[in-house]
Amino acid sequence: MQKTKQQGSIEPYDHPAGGWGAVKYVAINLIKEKVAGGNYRTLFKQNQPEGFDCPGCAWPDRQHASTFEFCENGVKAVAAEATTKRVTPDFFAQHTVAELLQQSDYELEQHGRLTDPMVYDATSDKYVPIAWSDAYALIAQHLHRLDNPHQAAFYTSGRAGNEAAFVYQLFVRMFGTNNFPDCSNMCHEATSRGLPATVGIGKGTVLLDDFEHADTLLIFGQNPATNHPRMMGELREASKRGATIVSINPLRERGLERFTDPQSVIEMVTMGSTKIASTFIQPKLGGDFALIKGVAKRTLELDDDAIEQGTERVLDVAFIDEHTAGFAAFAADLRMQDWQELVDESGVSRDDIEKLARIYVAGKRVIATWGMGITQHKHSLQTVQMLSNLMMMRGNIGRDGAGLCPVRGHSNVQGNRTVGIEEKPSQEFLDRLGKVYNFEPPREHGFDVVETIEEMLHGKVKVFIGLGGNFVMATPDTPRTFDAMRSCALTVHVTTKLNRSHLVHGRDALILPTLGRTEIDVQNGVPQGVTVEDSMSMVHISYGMNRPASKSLMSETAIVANIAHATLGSGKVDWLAYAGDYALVRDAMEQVLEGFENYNERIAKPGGFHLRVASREREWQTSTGKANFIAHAIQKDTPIRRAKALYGEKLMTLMTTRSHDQYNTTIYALDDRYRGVFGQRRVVFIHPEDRAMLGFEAGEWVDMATVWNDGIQRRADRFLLVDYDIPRGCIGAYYPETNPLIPLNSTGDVCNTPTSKSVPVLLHRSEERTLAA
Ligand SMILES: Nc1nc2c(c(=O)[nH]1)N[C@H]1C(S)=C(S)[C@@H](COP(=O)(O)OP(=O)(O)OC[C@H]3O[C@@H](n4cnc5c(=O)[nH]c(N)nc54)[C@H](O)[C@@H]3O)O[C@H]1N2
Ligand SMILES: Nc1nc2c(c(=O)[nH]1)N[C@H]1C(S)=C(S)[C@@H](COP(=O)(O)OP(=O)(O)OC[C@H]3O[C@@H](n4cnc5c(=O)[nH]c(N)nc54)[C@H](O)[C@@H]3O)O[C@H]1N2
Ligand SMILES: [Mo]
Repeated sequence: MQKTKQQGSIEPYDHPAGGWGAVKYVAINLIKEKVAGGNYRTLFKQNQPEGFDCPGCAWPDRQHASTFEFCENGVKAVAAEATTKRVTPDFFAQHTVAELLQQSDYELEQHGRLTDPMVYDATSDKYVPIAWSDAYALIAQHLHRLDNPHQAAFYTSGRAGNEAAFVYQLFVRMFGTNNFPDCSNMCHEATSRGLPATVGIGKGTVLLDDFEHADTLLIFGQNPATNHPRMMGELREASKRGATIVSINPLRERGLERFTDPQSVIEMVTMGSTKIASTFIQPKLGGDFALIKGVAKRTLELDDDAIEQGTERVLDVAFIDEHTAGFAAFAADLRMQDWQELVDESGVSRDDIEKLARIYVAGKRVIATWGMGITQHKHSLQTVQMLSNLMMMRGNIGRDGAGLCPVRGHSNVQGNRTVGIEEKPSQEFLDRLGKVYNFEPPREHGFDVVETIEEMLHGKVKVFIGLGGNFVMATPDTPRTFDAMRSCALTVHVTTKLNRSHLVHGRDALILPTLGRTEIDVQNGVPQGVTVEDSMSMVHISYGMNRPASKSLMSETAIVANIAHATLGSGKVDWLAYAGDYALVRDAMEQVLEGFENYNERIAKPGGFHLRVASREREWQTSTGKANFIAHAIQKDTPIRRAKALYGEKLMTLMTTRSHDQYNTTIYALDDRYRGVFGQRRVVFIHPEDRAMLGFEAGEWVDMATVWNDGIQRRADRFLLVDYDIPRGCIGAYYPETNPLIPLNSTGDVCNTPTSKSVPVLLHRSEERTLAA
């Protein structure tokens, strides 16, 4: 672990993000993880045309990149997969599950790569080895035993390649259900459900090239220096070019202030750095909806002024007339909207709303990007649609240098959805799938993540199969989720490394170890590549370079195909042929999926191809055939408001977020460098005046308790109070430690995403005051 700072210290970070800190970290990681065979060259093949797709995040790659894109957190992800440490059958023989459960998530991660398929043995409370064929047979036996196929749920975390995901959804639908809970349900679902109604497709409309032409970048609810470091390169270039960059975030994230590009020799040698955002707007948690509505209202007013003065219109009238529907009703709603309400709800002053509106209307080519700060609230869907409205007002969709840019998380989460991981599939998709494979796919909607847990608690979902991920730690209401998982007859995890979801298991349980993205995958003597789609709909092929962590590992595609073969037989589909040659899977995808014509040919080209996004070309696949303006009112009856009515200013709204040294539920190390937190994770950021108002001293320890209406006690104990520049009434802490605080039924409208960024909590002085790891 990095030991540049004293264990358990809080020290404000006053350097630019990136730079030598990142390089040092990378060097430390390489040594620590002893990258397989000492082959550091692996790292230089990351995101290269002939290399593998970085499993770190879904930010796209420059096709013409000739040098290694130096990304600290990408290196961490690769190094973590390439570790030489192993979790062998011997390891499991030495530890009962009860013992392993005592270890922290950080410790579990440190044990290394899983080497062999294992099955749970209740008598010894240990995982013991099982032959692959017996594991498949056990799964088939459980699936056959169910009363109906909807008693099984099939989770996906967005790292699987398109081939594995496609075979998975085909198998599950042939088995008879659409129960596809996936990580998107907890992530960008508000985007995926919100955008189709406005612009016709739930994906972003920009390409990397647009970043070269934009003059204004609005970054909503994102911390790219940590979560999408390669995006920093684009922001730095844009800033150097004179583009205006605004960060809209309750926190002034360090990485959006100044950034030193590790790729830039000059910046590195001169200790220079580039200023990134020129303006910081700090709404309160969930205040973006009112803020964006305020900017839209101001844009309309400025257009009124222009009409009156006979100057150039502020609205893109031609775009609105030709391409949109619903503008009149939307504008009428904006005019009726009370200003004070917008200021109160957003937590942003009239002056700052004015500032943002002026920046927005001055921009000729505006890109709006957004992340989890927008999508994990009760009214996230409405916020995404309001942002889309705002962008449409000035025609900022479907032209060069402008557009909507949701920034996704997992490296292939977008691709998984494209190829059919979707609990609410369209009828057209099912029609095509059924026709190509000559079967009648299930038509009823399946369970998403939250519904899956609820159905487990009701005893209605009995088999859980996870293609990657760490379900019990990523999901809300941790103790109830544990109960849900433990009530299952069978839990199965296709996985690379040990995590808590393997230890909180059903009556029968399997751990099936798989190849990672960075590893060579040979089937029938031929190296196989897998295809992925990034946040900007670029599809390309990825080939692993490292020797597999163990001889017993199977690829994800092969595991899924074998489960299908064992369960359904190969009368209708030759599953094992798919496992033996992924090009055959791609041929099948070409027949089922729109836009996948000549798939094998097109992905063979370096850089791959762009999967058409109709809205980018101003073709609107909506019910009206136009881009729709959608009016929304500020919500008056919300859990936060109800809790505030009970507890007044003592009620805090909690956001749960990522530190610099974690990848979702995987904890690499205990620092959050740019926020000045070292050697610990149990901290809560609070405004000093709120801390004083609540009667706490700086450095005191607190417990958090959720205010909810179902009589269930929800607590998370022992957090160190850290004074921070955060709006009054808002606090921040890390996930997954805080997931016990999030009620299962506290979800976003329509998208059903857990409200991870707005949880109503009270703080109590903690009895125990230990430094927790
Ligand atoms: N290194 C690393 N990379 C990752 C991940 C990781 O864990 N580690 N996770 C991957 C995944 S799956 C995802 S989805 C992405 C996540 O990447 P991000 O979208 O950046 O996710 P978070 O870190 O959860 O939070 C983002 C930001 O939202 C701000 N925020 C919180 N609430 C609000 C709000 O109400 N309004 C506004 N405007 N801002 C708010 C927070 O202050 C924080 O800066 O990153 C991906 N990449
Ligand atoms: N409170 C709170 N909760 C959140 C969030 C939040 O901001 N706050 N964010 C949510 C978001 S955005 C997301 S996306 C989810 C993430 O939820 P998940 O995707 O379920 O979680 P991860 O931590 O990314 O999963 C990590 C595990 O995946 C496995 N793995 C890694 N690489 C591979 C691979 O190549 N193949 C396979 N088969 N397995 C692999 C390893 O076993 C590793 O332990 O969490 C959500 N939960
Ligand atoms: Mo995510």
